[in-house]
Amino acid sequence: MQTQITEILGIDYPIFQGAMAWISDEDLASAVSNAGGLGIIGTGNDTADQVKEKVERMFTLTDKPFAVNVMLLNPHADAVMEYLVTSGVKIITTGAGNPGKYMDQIQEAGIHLIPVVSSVALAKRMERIGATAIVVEGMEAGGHIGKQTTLPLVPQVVDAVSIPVIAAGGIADGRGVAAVLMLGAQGVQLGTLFSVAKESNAHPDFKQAVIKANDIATVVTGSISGHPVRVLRNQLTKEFLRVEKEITSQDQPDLARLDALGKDSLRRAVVEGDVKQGSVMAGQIAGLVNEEQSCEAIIQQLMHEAKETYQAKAKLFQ
Ligand code: TUI
Repeated sequence: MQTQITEILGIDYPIFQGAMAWISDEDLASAVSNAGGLGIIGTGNDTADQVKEKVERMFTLTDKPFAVNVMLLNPHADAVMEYLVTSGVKIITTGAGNPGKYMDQIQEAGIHLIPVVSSVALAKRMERIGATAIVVEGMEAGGHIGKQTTLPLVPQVVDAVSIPVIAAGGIADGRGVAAVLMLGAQGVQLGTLFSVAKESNAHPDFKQAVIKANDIATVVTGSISGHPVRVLRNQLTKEFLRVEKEITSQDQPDLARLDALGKDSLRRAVVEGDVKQGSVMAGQIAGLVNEEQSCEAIIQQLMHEAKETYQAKAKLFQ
């Protein structure tokens, strides 16, 4: 399936694998790129040296296009960006902020910038500064989220910009892919489904927690601090929400108590498999994710299902 985005980036399928901190390493991203999608290395709070190690290893695992994501809340983001523009990486995605201040160096290096946005206003700003495309992410997604949901957000952004739009948040099968293509998206980005892929190095207990999750398994924590994060409900989120409620009534909410609870919690879940006291970031679509499959099988099945869905429904419109 060729769309504007597959042609611009030189990939076979319009499927991006979301950049999940601690999960989207070179093993997962290269498996996705080698299967014809766009593998994206997540760099979370990495230093520039850690990112360099990942990128150099990635070049040994694939000669297909791949991207590196810069999480803009990373205190090392400036240094990471400075390294990336000299690294040979051709595509950079960003999340959790506005990448505007890096645009000049990214463009001078001839690199494609594909920011993740969660509003029409930021989408327009990103088009104006020269982004190649944008990932539009609804609050059904796992991890750090905006306020709008995918179904209303995607067509509003599609109408507001002329660069390709990649839809994210709430998609984990071919029906979802077909649906957002109908809304005008040129591609999709999926995180939760790829987090449980065979090539994902997430702890087996993390994968099992996502596989077991149902439609109402996620909650949003951290709204009070301005950084809402969607995760699977567990002992940690119970405590988190209790403390949030308690400090909401204070004149000066003691946000340090939340920071302390959140610190290192994603690594605990992903690396140690502590799914009770760690942050199991996952989207609302986790209830649809029921097995561990290879990235190749995931991508083939998504494309097959999307085509079947479209063909079955096409009769309705004749
Ligand atoms: O970035 C994500 N998802 C993430 S990042 C992350 S690591 C983290 N952990 C704990 C707390 C905070 C971060 C886990 N999950 N998704 C992409 C995304 N970006 N969703 C929403 C946005 C976004 C939000 C605001 C993008 C831009 C933005 O701009 C604000 C501004 O400065 O205008």
